[in-house]
Amino acid sequence: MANLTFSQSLLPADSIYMSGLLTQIELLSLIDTLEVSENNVFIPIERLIQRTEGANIISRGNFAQDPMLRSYKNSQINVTLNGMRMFGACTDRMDPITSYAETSNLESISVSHSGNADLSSSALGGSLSMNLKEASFSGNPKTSGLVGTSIASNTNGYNLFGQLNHQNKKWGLFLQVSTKEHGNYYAGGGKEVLYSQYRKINTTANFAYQLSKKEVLKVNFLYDKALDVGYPALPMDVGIAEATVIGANYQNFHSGKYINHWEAMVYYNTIYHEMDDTKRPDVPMHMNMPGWSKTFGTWLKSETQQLGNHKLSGMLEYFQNFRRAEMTMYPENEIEMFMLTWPDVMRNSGGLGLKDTWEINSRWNLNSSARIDLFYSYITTDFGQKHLEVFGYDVEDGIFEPIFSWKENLSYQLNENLKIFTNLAYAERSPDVSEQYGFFLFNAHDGYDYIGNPEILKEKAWQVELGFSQSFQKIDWSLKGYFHHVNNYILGRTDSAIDAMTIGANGVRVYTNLPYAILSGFESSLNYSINKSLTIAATAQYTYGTESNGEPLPLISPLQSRLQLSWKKKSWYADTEVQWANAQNRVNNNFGDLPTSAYTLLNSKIGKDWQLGKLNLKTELQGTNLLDHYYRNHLSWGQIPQMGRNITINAILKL
Ligand SMILES: [Cu+2]
Repeated sequence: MANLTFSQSLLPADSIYMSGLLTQIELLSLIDTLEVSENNVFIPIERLIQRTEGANIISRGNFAQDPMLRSYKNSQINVTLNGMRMFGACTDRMDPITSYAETSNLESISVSHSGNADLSSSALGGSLSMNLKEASFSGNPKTSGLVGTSIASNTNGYNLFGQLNHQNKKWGLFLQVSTKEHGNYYAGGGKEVLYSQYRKINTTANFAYQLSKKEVLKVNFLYDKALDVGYPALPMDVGIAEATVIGANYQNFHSGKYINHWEAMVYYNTIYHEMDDTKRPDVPMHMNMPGWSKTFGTWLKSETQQLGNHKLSGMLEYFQNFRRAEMTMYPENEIEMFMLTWPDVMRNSGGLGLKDTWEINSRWNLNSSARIDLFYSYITTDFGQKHLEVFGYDVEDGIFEPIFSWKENLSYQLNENLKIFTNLAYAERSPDVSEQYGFFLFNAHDGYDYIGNPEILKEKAWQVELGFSQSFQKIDWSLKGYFHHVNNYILGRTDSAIDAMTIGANGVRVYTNLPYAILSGFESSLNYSINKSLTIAATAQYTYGTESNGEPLPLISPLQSRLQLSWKKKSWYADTEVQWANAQNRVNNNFGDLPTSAYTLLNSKIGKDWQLGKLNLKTELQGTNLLDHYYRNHLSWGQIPQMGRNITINAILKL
């Protein structure tokens, strides 16, 4: 799928410059963009991501699933919201950044795999960019609205959103408010999964102002609050998870003889997260565990005009992130204990990325990109430093770490139908806050308390990918294979000299570097248009992950595939999908993995668009897991089963 380097929505609607930008298409092999439309607006963000090639999600309940790209996870992948860096405030990964947006406030989600695929980060395992809906301009002033609702049978819950969009020649405004509330879900066969409920509200606003024919100023605001969120796979729930995001963006089009476009942004976001164990029975000891994450960032991006066969782009970036997490324990009949689980950690990062797109001739294309990031992390308080000193680390000076990544993407158009490509990348990743400074972070999957290691080394990966795509009048298909060799792969190692803090934990693990790990696999897709109204789509994906000693890497999905038949006639549409996952018996018991059985799911949807005078109404009846199969996804923690049959009724009214 094609993606624009700078989103087309950035442009004034009546701009004469529009056509110039629409031709800047990235190569198919690098970025996969999923557009959000009325057809998928009620699918949670995480489920949408799961539908992109090579993606998976880790579930700890029915909320805030954790995205994975080709089995890379956590800080191995880079997740941004409108180009803004954000970092969760939970030490236990209860709040991946994707949990602070809503499908209905997104324009699209872009996914890229492996290191340095999109210039804007040096993440080892790829990037996920969530692009917010934004205001635009129109020669004729117009105001429009959208109201949507969805009612779900399984959770006895609902989603509701309203949008307002005003456009005129000079400025535009986009506003959205959404809310959702879901009860416990029921697995196949009717078993209730306790503590899987959630509530959430989200408000998004975007204001765009046309400073001149060539210049646009945009201001973004997002506020998101989740309440009473259950995590059945974890020993605790969440009382409050709250994010406030503000950003301003200046764009300059057709800037000069050599520069085609440049853009600058400054932003700030703050996240507050508070865990809650008061709803659980038999809690051995009550604990209070709040967390904070505050990020300030700024960047400058630019792209040149076509310079002969070359086009250059670059990005200069700086961000700063502060994180603190507390734990207060209240043992019965004893005085309370207070500690920091993220001991006041400040991280600074400055980065420079450059990219060259070279059309060697009509058949050969070469994209080269490189990025360097300088990280500096330190603990801001004496009290925080004392935590790591307990284990003999001297953390007064902070940690400086340069991170380098480089990628070559070569493609060859063999003939009209067939395109072949190959990528070669070298990528590095700086250890994250938990891996460097974490202090007794409980991991419910393997049952160990984790301790950071300020002396841990960065991960370094060599990545090779090879693939082709072939398209005919009615059929197109593609196949990609990859092999990644990750040196210094970071994983926990049991240290029996340290006692666990969490009651009932199996012990303590300290983050260490494996000599290396290997991740390899493939993705394949096929589309077939049988006739005007019928299409078939199929996908398959597989990853094989192994440690240097031959043990399987934990949390690796088995072979998965989907087959979808879609039908469309006049205002009616329907689709049916079969989803398969193989059994996974290649597991790592050391890290809490258990074998998982194969499963097959059946999903279906039927809908109609109604034109009622000036109003447009869309109604839909959707069913997932129609056979009410009891199953567990290999990536769901704590042996919790996934959702059974769920029937939703969706309606969207355009005003
Ligand atoms: Cu949490």
